[in-house]
Amino acid sequence: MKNSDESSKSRREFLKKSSILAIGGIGVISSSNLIGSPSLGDSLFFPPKSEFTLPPLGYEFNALEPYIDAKTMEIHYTKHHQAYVNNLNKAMGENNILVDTIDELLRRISAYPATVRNNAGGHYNHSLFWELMKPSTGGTNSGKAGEALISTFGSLENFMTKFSAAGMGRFGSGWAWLAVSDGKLVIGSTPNQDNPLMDNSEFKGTPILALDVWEHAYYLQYQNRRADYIAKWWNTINWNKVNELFSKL
Ligand code: MN3
Repeated sequence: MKNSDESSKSRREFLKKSSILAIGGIGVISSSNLIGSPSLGDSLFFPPKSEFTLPPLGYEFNALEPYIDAKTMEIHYTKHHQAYVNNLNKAMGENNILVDTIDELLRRISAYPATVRNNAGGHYNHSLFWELMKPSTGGTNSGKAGEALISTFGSLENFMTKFSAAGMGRFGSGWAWLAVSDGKLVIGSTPNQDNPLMDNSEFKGTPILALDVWEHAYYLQYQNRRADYIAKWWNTINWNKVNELFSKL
């Protein structure tokens, strides 16, 4: 009885110490480096685990109208993205995976089961996607990334045509990407919830722009017209965020 009480108390204290921390836009939680972590004995019974949370959206569901409708945003964020977070946390626990950041997890994703890959990608991709959009963005990119896009692709229009083609060319569900690889801007796409940070991705780099081309991202408003969705989506891009990501590389 006494042991059980002590065990319960120890677990409560551990959970308290491991309370969830959200860092930046992409929630990352780790108890691996907490001072005063439980003893090895406690860890065997209550292993530390990583937990991820749904990041704040940063704008209202209707903020991207008329380009992306409020209902699509609400379902996409509260149902789809939340499910990736929930399923990722479950899979992390089941597989006893402990990481400090989701980037770290993605960079060695080949070591883990498909359920970790799909849900970690789903969480990362959507967290980035929300941040890369904002209301009334106006249009063009006059920052450093814009200059690099022009020098790489000849013009912004040419870049947009090529990026849109990557989104259109992705058969079934997936993502289109603008990424930096070996210091160069590259356009590509990935299936499912894969992304360019994954060690076994068919397209690699550090993403600075992402477009969800799963049907759940556009079907309510655009039905089967993916090309219309992509054409309108250009009006929602948060170029400041693109520049910020680009400038870090
Ligand atoms: Mn989606």
